[in-house]
Amino acid sequence: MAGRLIVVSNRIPTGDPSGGLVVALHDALLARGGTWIGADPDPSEEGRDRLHDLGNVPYQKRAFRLSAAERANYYSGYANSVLWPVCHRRTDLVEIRSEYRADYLAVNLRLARLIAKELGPQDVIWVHDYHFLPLATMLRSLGVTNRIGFFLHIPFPNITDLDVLPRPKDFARWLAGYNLVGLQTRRDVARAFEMFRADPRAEFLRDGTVKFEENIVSVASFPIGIDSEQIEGIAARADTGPFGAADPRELIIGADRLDYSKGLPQKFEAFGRLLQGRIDPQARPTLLQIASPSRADVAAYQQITSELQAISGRINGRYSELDWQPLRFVHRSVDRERLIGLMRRAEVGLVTPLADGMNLVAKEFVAAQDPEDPGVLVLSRFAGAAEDMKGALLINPHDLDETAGAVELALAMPLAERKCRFEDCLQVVRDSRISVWTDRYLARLASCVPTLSLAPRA
Ligand code: ADQ
Repeated sequence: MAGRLIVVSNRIPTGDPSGGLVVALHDALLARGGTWIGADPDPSEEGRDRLHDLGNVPYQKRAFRLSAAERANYYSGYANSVLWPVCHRRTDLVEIRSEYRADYLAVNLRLARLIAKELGPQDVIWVHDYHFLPLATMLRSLGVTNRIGFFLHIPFPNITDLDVLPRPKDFARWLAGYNLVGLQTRRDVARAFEMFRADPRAEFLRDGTVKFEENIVSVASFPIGIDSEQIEGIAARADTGPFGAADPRELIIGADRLDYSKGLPQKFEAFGRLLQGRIDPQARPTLLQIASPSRADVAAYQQITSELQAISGRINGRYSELDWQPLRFVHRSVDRERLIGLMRRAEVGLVTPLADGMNLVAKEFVAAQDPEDPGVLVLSRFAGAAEDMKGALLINPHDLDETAGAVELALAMPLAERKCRFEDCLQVVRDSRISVWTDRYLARLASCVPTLSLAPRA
C-alpha cells in the first residue's frame, strides 16, 4: 500500500484552499493522507526545534519557524536575492553574502531533521521550489531512503549563470539527491541535461536517467496548469468590470506579481509605442495593469515599483484626455472572481515576462474567454506557457515594436481567427489542467528507481 504524502512548500495555505495549485495539492493530500509542511508566516525564535500543528484538516498541516534573521537571510536573501535572479537570467541583480548561504543551508538542515524524525518507511516526499534545493541531500545524509521528488516552478538556469552562485557545483549535487526532478518545460529539461553533461560526477544511463555518484535521478517536464473548468465556470457568471460609463472600447489586461521578471517596463513602453503609432485615436485603447505587491523588502523590487510609476506617469501625462486615462496601473491584489471577470471583458491579454517558469495568468486568460467572442492572448516567447500555446500571438518582449504590432493585430483580428486561436489555446489549457499535473507527477515519482544505499555525504 502507498505511504503518506509529505508536501513541502515555502508557503502553507491557511483557511480554505483556493487557487489551482493549492487545491490540487490539497486533493492529493486528502486522497492519500499525509502532511503539508511550510514556513510559519510569523517570524519567531521560539519552538524552532519542532513542527507546529496548524488547522484542522483531514491531513496534517505543520509549520517550521524562522527567526527574523533567517527570514531575511534564507528567504529574502539566498532564495530571492540569489537563486531567483540566477534562474531568471538576471545575474546583474544577484546579491551575494555569506550569511545568506549559511542560513539557507541551516534552515534546510533543520527542516530535514524535523522531517526525518516523523517519516514512515513508505512515505513519499514532494518538495516544491527553489527554497529547498538541498533538502534531499540533507535527508539522505540523515539516512532517509524514501522516494523524494522535487518540482522547480521557475525556469531552470542557464548553465553559464550557475557560475555566479557562491558554490556553483552545489546545484547539480543538490538536485541529484532527488529521485525525480520535475521541470516546467522541455527546454528546462534540456538545460538540466546540459548541466549534468558538463559535470564529471554525472553519468547518463541508457534509460535516460542520470547516475550522480551513488544516486539515480530522473528529470522530466511536467507543465503546470490551472483548474480550467473552475475558471471557465467563474468567468461565465462573472461581473465584467468596474468601468461604468467610462467602459473602454478596447481593453488590454495585464495581471502579474510585481516582479522584475515579468517585463512590466517593456509592457508599458510597448503600449506607449502603440499609442504613438495609433491611427484611430477614437478607439482609446486602455491598458489595465493589475500588479500584486511582492517581496517589498528586497531592493530590486522597490526599484521596479518606482520605475513603473515613472513610466506610467509619463505615458498618461502625454496621452490622457479629460475622460480617458490610457494606462491604469493598479498596484494591488484583486479578488479572484473580479480578476477573472476583467480577463473575460478584455479584448487582449498581454503577458510579457522576460523569463517565467510557466505563467498561469496566460492560461487563466484563455480559460476566462467567452467562446463565442474570445479575446486574444499576446504572449512572451520566454514564458514556459509559450512552448505549447501556439494559438497565442508570440512576441519577444524586448522588441517594443513587435509587441505593439501584435497588440494592434489582436485588436483588429476578425472573429473567425480569434475563435480558431482560442480553441487551440483552450485545448492546451485543458490538457495540462492541474489535476492531471499532480497525478502525472506522483505516478512518475512512484515509478522511479528507489534509493537503495546511502553513503555518508557532507
Ligand atoms: P508566479 O511568478 O506568481 O508563479 P504566475 O504563474 O503567473 O506567476 O501566477 C500568478 C498567480 O497570481 C495567478 O494565479 C494570477 O491570477 C494571480 N495574480 C497575479 N496578479 C494578481 C493580482 N494583481 N491580484 C490577484 N491575483 C493575481 C510561479 C512561477 C510561474 C509558475 C507558477 C506556478 O514564477 O512561472 O507558472 O509559479 O508554477
